Amino acid sequence: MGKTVKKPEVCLLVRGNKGAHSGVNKDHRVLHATMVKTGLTFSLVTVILLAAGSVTFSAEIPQPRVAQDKSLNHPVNVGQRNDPPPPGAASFEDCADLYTVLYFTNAVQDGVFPIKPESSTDHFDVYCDMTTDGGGWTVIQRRFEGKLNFDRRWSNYKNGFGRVEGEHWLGLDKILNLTSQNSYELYVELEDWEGNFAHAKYGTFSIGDERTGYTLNIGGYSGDAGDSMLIHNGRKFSARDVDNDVWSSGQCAQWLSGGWWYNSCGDSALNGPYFQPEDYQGTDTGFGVFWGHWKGPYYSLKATKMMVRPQNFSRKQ
Ligand SMILES: [Ca+2]
Repeated sequence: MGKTVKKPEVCLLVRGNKGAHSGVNKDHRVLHATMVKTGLTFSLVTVILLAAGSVTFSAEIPQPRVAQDKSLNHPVNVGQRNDPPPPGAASFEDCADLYTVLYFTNAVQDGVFPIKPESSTDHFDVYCDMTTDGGGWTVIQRRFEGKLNFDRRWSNYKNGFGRVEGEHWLGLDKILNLTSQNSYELYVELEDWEGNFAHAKYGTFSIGDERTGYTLNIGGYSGDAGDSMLIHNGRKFSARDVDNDVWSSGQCAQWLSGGWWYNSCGDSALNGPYFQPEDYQGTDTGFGVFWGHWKGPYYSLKATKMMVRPQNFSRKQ
C-alpha cells in the first residue's frame, strides 16, 4: 500500500449551478431564441447563432433533465433513459461538446444531459460538471453520502450503477465509449471531513476494452492531491467476482471491497467502502475510500468525483 502522505493543501472550489459566463461571445449574436416545453423532463431552446457573419449555426439544446438530488439511492439504472431524445435534438459526444453550445447561449449549468459518444449505439444520460476547472467535464464516478453500495460484481462495473444525478459509477463500457473517441484527460476531486478539497488531474486517461480487462492508461499528473494513480497505470480492472490484480495470493477487490484498477493493491481505492467519521477508526477499521498521497491510506474520504474531458477542450473564459 502507498504510505506517502503529503501535507494537504486546501483548495476551496467555487461551486454553483450557473456558469460564470454572463454574456454571449461578441463574435456571435443570438438572433432568435424560443423555449419550447415538450414535457416534464425536457425543454428545448432553439437558437440561431450567426458566427462571425459567415456561418449560420442552429442547434436544439437540451436542458438538464433533473436537478442534482443527493438523497437518491436507487438500483442500477445508469444509462437507462425513460424517454428518447426528442426528434431533431442535437447529439453531443460528451459534456465538453455540449458545453460549447451552452456557452454561446449563455446557458452554462451543471446537470444531467443525454450524450451519444461516437461508438455508442444509443444516447445515455450523464452528469455534466460545467463549472470545475473551466467546465465541460463528463462525470464517471461520484460519491458523497455513502448510500450506494460499491462492492459489486464485474457486470455492474461494466454497465454502471446508481443514478447519474446522485452517487454513481457510469460504467466501464461507457467510459470506454467516451475516451476512445478522442484523447481525454481525467479530473479527480476529493473532499475530506473537514471541508478541505484537493484534486488530481491527469493529462492522459483512457481504458482498453473488456478483452484487456479495461486496462488503465493514465499519466501527466498535476494537482495538489498527489499522484495516487501512478502505481495503477497499466493495470486491469478487478471486481468482487473477477480478479485481474497483481496480488497472486489474494483478491484486492474483495479485500478493499470495491472495483478498481488494482496493482497489489495500490495507492487509491475510490470505490472502497464508505464510512461516516464516527464509524471509522483508521487501521482498526481497515481501508475505506482512500487516496493515499493526500490523506494516507487510512483516511476514508467524504466525497469523490471522477470526470473526463477531451484534451483539446478550449476554455471559454
Ligand atoms: Ca489476485
